[in-house]
Amino acid sequence: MSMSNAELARIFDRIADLLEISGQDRFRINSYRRVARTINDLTEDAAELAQQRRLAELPGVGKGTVAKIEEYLSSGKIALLEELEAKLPPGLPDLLRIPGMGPKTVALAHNELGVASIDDLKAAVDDGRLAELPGLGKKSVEKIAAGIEFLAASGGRTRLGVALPIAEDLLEQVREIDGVQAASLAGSIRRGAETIGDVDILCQGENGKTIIQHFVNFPQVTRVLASGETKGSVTVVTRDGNELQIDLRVVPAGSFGAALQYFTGSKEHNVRLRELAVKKKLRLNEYGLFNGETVLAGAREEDIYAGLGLPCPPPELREDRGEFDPELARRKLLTLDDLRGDLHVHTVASDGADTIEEMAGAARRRGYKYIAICDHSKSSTIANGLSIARQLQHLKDVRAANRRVKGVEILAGTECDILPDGSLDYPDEVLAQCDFVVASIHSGMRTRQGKPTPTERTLAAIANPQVTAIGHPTGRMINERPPMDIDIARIAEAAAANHTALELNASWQRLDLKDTHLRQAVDAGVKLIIVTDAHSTAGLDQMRYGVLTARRGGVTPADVLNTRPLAALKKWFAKKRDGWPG
Ligand code: DGT
Ligand code: CA
Ligand code: CA
Ligand code: ZN
Repeated sequence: MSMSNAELARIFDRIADLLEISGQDRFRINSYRRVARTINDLTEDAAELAQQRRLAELPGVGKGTVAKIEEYLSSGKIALLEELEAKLPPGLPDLLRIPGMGPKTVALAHNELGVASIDDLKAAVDDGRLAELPGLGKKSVEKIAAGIEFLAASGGRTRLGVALPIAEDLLEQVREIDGVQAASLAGSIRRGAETIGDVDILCQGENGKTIIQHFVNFPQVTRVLASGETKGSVTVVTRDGNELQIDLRVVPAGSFGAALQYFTGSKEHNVRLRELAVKKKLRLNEYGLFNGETVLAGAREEDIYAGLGLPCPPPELREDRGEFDPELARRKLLTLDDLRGDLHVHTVASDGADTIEEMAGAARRRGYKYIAICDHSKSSTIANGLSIARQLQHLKDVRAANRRVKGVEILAGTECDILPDGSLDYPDEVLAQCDFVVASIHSGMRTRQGKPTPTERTLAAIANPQVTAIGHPTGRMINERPPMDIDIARIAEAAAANHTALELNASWQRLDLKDTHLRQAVDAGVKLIIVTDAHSTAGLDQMRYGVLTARRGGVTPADVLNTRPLAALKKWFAKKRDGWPG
């Protein structure tokens, strides 16, 4: 079994969490946390180190830990973890998924109030018992209450960046099953939705039953929910410890296209399409498009649309948001290949894991022509934000690196905080020395009476001549933190009028702006930057999630600044500082 370092690190964090809930001693808990961090930060593959018997060389990794890692790699289990899970009430570890509930609070609520499930916790919030516990004021209980609501709202959906690599891996395995002639992802994951309820895979083959048999026996499968003649359903465990359902359907060649169209959806898109078929007195279902008993289409997806007189819209647009309009359906949407650089990455100077040159090298290997280093500004203290003196030195370091590194231009930028009063974290003279300024809100995200709102703060940043772009404009973290109360229409209008770009943060935890907001922004004439906000060289890979989201927003290459050659990009940046729009 192959196993990523991140997965292994998560297991050790989980052990530490459960030890903490069970009230074990701090020393033991911390030692597991340290192991988790060490594994997470490894540049080498832990499984490989295990094979070479080199695990014990890692700092903080003793004999006991080596044995546990080996146990996990060989059996997929750690006995200690299973013991801990068996000892605690089954619903208790779930409480850790609630924002605001750390292991300490979980233990306290369990020991003092007998809370053993999310329902118990909700009751203790509602009747005021939770607020009476030592160290838990009104504020933290409010946060927990919001967390419970938010978890209920996420409905167990898996984020795209977690689900897509799993789905692609399984798709490859399906393609290798004997008798499978073609296979594709379908459903929300093919549409590139930001969260996925379950993964749908469709394949073409004659012997459904044996194909399904192979599928339900894949090594990653943790539970088999159904195993039939044409459909199998299983679950796998994701790297953040949740279950993800995978459905495989097998169809014959003649109806593969129709089934692909049907199971790609969305449901709303399908309902609309079927209405259009009915209007033309045709019949449409997952087997084909029919005129009476005559088959008009079935083997190829695009023939279904052609049979209805429609262009075949890219899957990302199939949400019944205007894609039946031929202009939108035929629009040449952004692709990964259109991007010439990444314009927001971090380095070791603030909270990144890699150096300027390492980030630049990784950018060049991806075929990028430029990369902008935007480390955090001084008020982002938890992210090791740079004091003015450090930022000025950092700009020199970036420029020196740019002279040394060939083949890719390194721009010297900053991710400058928009402070609670709406001012920027660096004075204009410092910002003016940067090639490029992304301004972001990282604190004071909740609207408070008598204080400037997040919208007002963003508008103030847009008005500043030094600000090139607004970073992650709504501040949401998918399934973790709701967006700020931001008036997107006003922000988009102001950004367009002030020659300021809006960011699409491609990191799958954020995807901010989201698809519908992107559509709104582009329609208002806003230019976008699509960036990964990478905190390591591996983080650059997240660009694909941004591209999928952009496509869902109907974004074309012309809407995106980092599709432009360097000279054109610099020209766009310079325009605002040179007195745009006056
Ligand atoms: P998800 O899994 O919640 O992220 O979203 P989807 O879109 O993948 O939905 P899912 O897995 O329930 O079904 C896959 C596709 O099958 C869906 O996108 C469209 C089609 N489908 C499912 N139920 C219906 C339905 O009741 N009517 C129609 N017309 N199509 C449906
Ligand atoms: Ca699905
Ligand atoms: Ca499904
Ligand atoms: Zn940020």
